[in-house]
Amino acid sequence: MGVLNVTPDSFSDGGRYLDRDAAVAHGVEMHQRGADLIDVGGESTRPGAERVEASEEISRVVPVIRSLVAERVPVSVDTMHAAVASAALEAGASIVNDVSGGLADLEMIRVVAAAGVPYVVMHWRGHSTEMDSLAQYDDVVSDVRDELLQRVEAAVAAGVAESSIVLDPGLGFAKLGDHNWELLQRLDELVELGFPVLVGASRKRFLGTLLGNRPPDGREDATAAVSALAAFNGAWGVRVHDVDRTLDAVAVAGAWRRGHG
Ligand code: PMM
Repeated sequence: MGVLNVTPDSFSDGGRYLDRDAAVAHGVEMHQRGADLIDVGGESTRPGAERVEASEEISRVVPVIRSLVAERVPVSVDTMHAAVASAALEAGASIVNDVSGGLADLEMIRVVAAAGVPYVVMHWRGHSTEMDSLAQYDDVVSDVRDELLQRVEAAVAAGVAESSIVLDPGLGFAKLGDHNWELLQRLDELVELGFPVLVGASRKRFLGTLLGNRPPDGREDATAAVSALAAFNGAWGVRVHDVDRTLDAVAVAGAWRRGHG
């Protein structure tokens, strides 16, 4: 999954793809290089980020989604707003990626259920302005797993098909550095729930910390390493900014796992 943030303030690519043509060209390019899905988002979730009105988010993402779909690029929409998901689906998006797992907007699961599309349910405890204070766990892996299963239950009760749910541990969202590493170390405990698992580590702060406070654009090799290890350990997908590096890493992981190239 290639990341396409149409925002002025995302932590690593904010401002780069605010221009519609530049955004579409980048999305098409990531798809041509091998990304199966382009994840279009119009609201930054970086720590401390301010919320964006749904109407503003719609005006950022819908034209880009429409153009990508016209170029036959499969698109997911990265949003916490039901109204944005609805507009994006109408514009041709085929998956809803909700970093709040349905908690930020209670209408979201109804929109997803009515559309009958796949739904990425990410682990989340609160908005960016407060998430760092919510990073308290007894056992991060079992707490994340239990809270994800509660969101699955709510989505299924609203009519979302269990078979269309993807789980995501939400690296960096209400997680301290080592929470992320423990979730990755014990990824099998999420995979064994039987849902496809998506991992989003790309350029995140915990990688920068590991590398001696390296800035985001120096975290690409570490991101590719996470992609390879996540794929090797059963992840269904990885959400990344640099598609080329991750495709090579995932190719190695696949060949290693199969025992042939
Ligand atoms: N991370 C970001 C945004 N959306 N969606 C999913 N499913 N998983 C993630 O880890 C995730 C996400 C963080 O922001 P970015 O778009 O700047 O990487």
